[in-house]
Amino acid sequence: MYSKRKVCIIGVPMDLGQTRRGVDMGPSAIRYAGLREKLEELNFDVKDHGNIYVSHYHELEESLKNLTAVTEVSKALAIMVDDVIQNGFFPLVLGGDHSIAIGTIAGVTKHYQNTGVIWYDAHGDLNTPKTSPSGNIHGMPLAVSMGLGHEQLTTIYERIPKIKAENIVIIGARSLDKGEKELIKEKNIKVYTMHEVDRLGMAAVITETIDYLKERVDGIHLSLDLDSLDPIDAPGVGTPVVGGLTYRESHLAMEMLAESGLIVSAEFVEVNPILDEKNKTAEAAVALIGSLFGEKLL
Ligand code: 5AB
Ligand code: MN
Ligand code: MN
Ligand code: MN
Repeated sequence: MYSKRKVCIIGVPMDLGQTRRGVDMGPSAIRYAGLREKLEELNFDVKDHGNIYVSHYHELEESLKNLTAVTEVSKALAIMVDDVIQNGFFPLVLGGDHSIAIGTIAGVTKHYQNTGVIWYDAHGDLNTPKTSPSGNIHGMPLAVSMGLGHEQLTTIYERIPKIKAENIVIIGARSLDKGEKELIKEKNIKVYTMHEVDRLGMAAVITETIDYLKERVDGIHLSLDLDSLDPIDAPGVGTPVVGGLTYRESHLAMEMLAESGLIVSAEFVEVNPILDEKNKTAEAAVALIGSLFGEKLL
């Protein structure tokens, strides 16, 4: 994709995967922070597909909250991502809450036999309806992509599972539920919690991640939840967790992923402008996207 240098922005104003209002404004905030200008500065041919339609009907009585609406959006997003890749563009998806990864990954995996996923997040997002403490679908998308969870979600775009457990690397985890920990052990998923990041340093974490994935995958999707960053650097998120990744170490991660040339799609999710401080979190997202697309300091 870096050779073609064509990027297509897709906004997903989704807030139904969790219960804090405002994350539906994430795509606007990220655009407003200068996303298009940043990508054009870096000489990309940029197309903006606008936003996917998200219904605002909240079915709060469901045990799996807003299942029908999340399913509809996931399908529409999968079709859009599939189409964008088909047309030779790199899909850059803006959230919205993290439930949108179900649709993004469904679309991306149409094009690769063995897609790798880097899940850059304070959380594992590995819950199923059985293990979820909240019923919020934004805590489930990685499990869904592995084929675990509600059938309505796992069967989107046919292929089940979309991602193999051994093709996943989670970075930045520091809040994992009991069921998620069990699943990580059972499936032997590679996780760099904050402990490993502290111990090894981000440079080694990314070098190891790339070495690990490049042997087994034919493309890597980056799913970056802004709550991976410390709340000091990214206050505008619905589920902040203290003790997170720094702004600088995240830049280094993005720069190294750019150098690898293996990233074929990306999404930046969970920016909630209502909870933000002067669009700081959206600006961090744009700065990190710049690094992911090859921006250099000199
Ligand atoms: B996010 C929690 N594990 O399932 C759950 O922000 C939080 O997409 C999920 O990473 C956080 O509700 C989901 C407690
Ligand atoms: Mn809403
Ligand atoms: Mn998270
Ligand atoms: Mn997440």
